[in-house]
Amino acid sequence: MISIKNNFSRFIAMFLQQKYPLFFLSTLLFTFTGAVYPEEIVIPGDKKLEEEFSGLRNKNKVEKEFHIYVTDGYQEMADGELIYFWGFTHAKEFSDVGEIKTKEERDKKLLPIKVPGDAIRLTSGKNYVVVLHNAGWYETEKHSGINHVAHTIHFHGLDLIPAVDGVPDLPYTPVFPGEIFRYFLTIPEDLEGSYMGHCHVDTTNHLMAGMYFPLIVEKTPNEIYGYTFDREYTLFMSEVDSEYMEMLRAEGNIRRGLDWKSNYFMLNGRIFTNNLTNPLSTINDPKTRIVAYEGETVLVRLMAVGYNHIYAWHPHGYHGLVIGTDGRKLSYPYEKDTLLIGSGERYDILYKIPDFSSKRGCSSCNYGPGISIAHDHNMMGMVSQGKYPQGPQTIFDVRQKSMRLEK
Ligand SMILES: [Cu+2]
Repeated sequence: MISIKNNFSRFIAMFLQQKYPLFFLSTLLFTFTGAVYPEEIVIPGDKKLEEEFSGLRNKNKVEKEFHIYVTDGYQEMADGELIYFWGFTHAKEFSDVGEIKTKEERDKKLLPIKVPGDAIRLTSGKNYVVVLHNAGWYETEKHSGINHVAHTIHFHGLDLIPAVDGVPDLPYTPVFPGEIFRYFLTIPEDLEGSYMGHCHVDTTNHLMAGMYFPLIVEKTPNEIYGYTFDREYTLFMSEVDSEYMEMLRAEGNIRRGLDWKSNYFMLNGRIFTNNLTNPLSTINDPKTRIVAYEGETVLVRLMAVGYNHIYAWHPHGYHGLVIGTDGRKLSYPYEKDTLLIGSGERYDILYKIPDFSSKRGCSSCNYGPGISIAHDHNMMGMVSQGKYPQGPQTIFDVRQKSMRLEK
């Protein structure tokens, strides 16, 4: 009897001291809920800010909640190459679709990742919540060393307090798979212009792997810094080393710094090809082919991220008026036909389309009237995988006033 009693006491002591209670509780939870995975874990942020936003939400003063998901995927380039990327994506209308636990669920609920990610558009003077979900990787090899990595969003140029600035562990931990973090943003009344969001964890790898997207702040549609425009294009220059990305996917054996050698230079995640009907070429992307009508004013929001490439944006046939940079109005706007832009910079440029430009053309080329190219004049960027002119190049496609359709 004594020995049975002693054994029972020892079992109880072991149960309480070791991991058995956790096992017992999770078995109980599974029995009652049937859930194999826990719900997303919310990383607690700044308490005061959360309280303030809870009050704002109760008063209907939060304009929108954006749910952004991080995952991996492939993007096909116009030369047929499939490149492995990390990126930001979302469900329809940036809605909350909860935790993503399987590849099937991801492919069903989320759009495929895009590099750069889709733009987020905010209005001056409004409050927003941006929720970052880490949906995990699904394309890596089983034993790849990067299968469990965390991310953040840094809202580049918004000059935020550290609590929502997206720098890992300063002060909040980054977001691991199955976790979420809420960024509370109040956009000042007097702020407008072109910004970007990007991951700030191990930035050399995560940014270069494709984790960036445009962020636009506007006071009034079709207006910026007191200038009006008829249509706008966001042109995001970036570069990638497809061999490094494949190594990251397969092995996760991350080589540092100087081993990165970009072999693709992109405009909105695409390259140009001489085959003008290639559907994946920059010029067949409605967000990248600059369509305009005579007499109109076009705003180009030029953005760049990269490893060490300085882009030289050069449209043939047009000088642009640079009216703002890095989210600030220029007191003295200036005209440029070649504009250097490095990683993290943004320029807001207005192009006035003269009346004669739809007729400008050459009789012997296949471009047709009204068409002129715009490209990176840093020639290193105009060569992807050793082939020219497969780089960040697009066209201005200017049409007669009479052809103008309602936007
Ligand atoms: Cu990241």
